[in-house]
Amino acid sequence: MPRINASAAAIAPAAIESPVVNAVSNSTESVTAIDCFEGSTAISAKAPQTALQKHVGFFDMDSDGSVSTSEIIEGIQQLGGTGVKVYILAPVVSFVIGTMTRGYPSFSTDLSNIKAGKHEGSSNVFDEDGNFDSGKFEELFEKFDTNKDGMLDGVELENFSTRNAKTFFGRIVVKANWNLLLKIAGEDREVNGETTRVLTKERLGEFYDGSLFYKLAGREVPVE
Ligand SMILES: [Ca+2]
Ligand SMILES: [Ca+2]
Repeated sequence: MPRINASAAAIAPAAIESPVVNAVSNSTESVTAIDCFEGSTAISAKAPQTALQKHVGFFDMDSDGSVSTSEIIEGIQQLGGTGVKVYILAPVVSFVIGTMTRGYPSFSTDLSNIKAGKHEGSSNVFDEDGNFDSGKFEELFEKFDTNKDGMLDGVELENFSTRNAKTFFGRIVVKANWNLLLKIAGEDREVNGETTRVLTKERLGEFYDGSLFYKLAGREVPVE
């Protein structure tokens, strides 16, 4: 079990509920240290991480309970994100979520208040406490998997993002996040005779339960 307090989170899901990339592997650092000597007592005394905290906590490289813009950049790079876009997207995400979790303009996300970072466009797959709601997840899939093939393609994801985001700015952020997720976690499948990038239900489920980023980056998935 990984960090506890630190729990978590940061950015992404909530914020982005979406993002990120594919893996590189750098295992080195880690963030995750398992302190065996602390014993289970100490660990169990702390509140367990919610799926949302686990998800966002992927980005808290130094486990200090907050996520900075540079940590977001590092996280995206661990997931295989490269190029200039990372440097453009990260500050935007960092500012939007950071501000939501702090209550004032900030580029630093407060993980302990990640629930406040649920931004517009969030799909309510997380309940009010940030726990994964599998019933809502099924609903989401049912609703947006219009061709009922068990996967979400780009068009279906776009419908999802535009229906949920209320403002132009919100749509941009949400769409950028989903596109990024599709890029890093998607698979090429045949849809209507054409090869299309899709997100399988399994992948999306991993995204929501908080384990996807860790798996993509080859890092240990925190235990709840
Ligand atoms: Ca940090
Ligand atoms: Ca589909």
